[in-house]
Amino acid sequence: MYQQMSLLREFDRRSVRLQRAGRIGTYPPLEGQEACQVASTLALRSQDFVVPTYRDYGAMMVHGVPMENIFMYWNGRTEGCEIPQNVNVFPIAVPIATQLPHAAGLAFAAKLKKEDQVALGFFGDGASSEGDFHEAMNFAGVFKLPVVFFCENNQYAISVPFERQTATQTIAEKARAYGVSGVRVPGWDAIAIYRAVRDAVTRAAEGGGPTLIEALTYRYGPHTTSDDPTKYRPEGEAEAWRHRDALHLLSQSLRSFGLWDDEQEAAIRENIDQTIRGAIAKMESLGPVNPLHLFDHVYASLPKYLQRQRDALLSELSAAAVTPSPREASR
Ligand SMILES: Cc1ncc(C[n+]2csc(CCOP(=O)(O)OP(=O)(O)O)c2C)c(N)n1
Ligand SMILES: [Mg+2]
Repeated sequence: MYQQMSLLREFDRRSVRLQRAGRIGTYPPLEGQEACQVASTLALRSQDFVVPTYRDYGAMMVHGVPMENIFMYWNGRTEGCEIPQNVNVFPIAVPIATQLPHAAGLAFAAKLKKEDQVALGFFGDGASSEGDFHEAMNFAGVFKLPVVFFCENNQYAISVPFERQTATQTIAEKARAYGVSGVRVPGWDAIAIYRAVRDAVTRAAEGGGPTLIEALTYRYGPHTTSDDPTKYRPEGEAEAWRHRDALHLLSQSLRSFGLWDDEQEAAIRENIDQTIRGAIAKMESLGPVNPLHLFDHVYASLPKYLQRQRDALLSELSAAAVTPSPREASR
């Protein structure tokens, strides 16, 4: 658990640097939320599903998506959307809360097919204001589905603070309105998260129905690399959250039991560095991204207004001497 969390933190920091250097596109950092993603996903069985948002690539990697795919995704590559066979991870959902009915639907399918599978659907505090959240909760409650809704309450939806998001004290208490179990856990305590998810998965698999877990957490950095949190967050708030940093707390705890030392720390650092370098190399081996791919895979045939936009982009790219392949130009 600690190794995966350390790997994720380093992956995140490198990704921000890659974006700053123009080697990947916009990126949503997750530093501060490592325990929420790693500890929760480690509590799943391999047959269970991870249903992620754009910020849950940590959970995706823990459940089997290769790191290079995540880099490729943020590099604007369709290859990055590919999920390997037998890896039960859904594609990243960017439209807020749309993944929650998907998670309920997966659980409904598993129940109908009598398959022992639980879906773990991630969402943010902001997503709790969307209709999709309420529909998914209600459906899961009525049909007693094997689904766990996991809220990473990082206190903000871009610039909107938690107290402007909802009039309730917590997200967890919303569960009661749908006949769903609600739990609140400290998002900096990896063991507490692991236990909460493991218990919820066990109960769901035994026919006990859905659980909503709210983990209190914080993103130390900006919403994405295009955001400036100093415009809407009080000074010192992020530093205050760092005092209960999940990685630091877990490392301290392991050391107090004699389960971790400086030598082991140095060894994983080396390993982490090599893993990340290898994944970056795989992404960059694919060569430059073709911006025209932006128009692919949404419509079977492009509507006229998008065709016009595509033509405009193509002529802009040609003017900038980025020559697309003849196949691209002719489409
Ligand atoms: C349906 C929809 N509306 C608006 C947006 C723009 N948007 C992107 S992220 C975001 C905030 C989401 O906040 P939260 O659910 O707390 O997740 P977090 O980003 O904090 O992880 C918004 C409004 C979107 N992607 N989809
Ligand atoms: Mg949020």
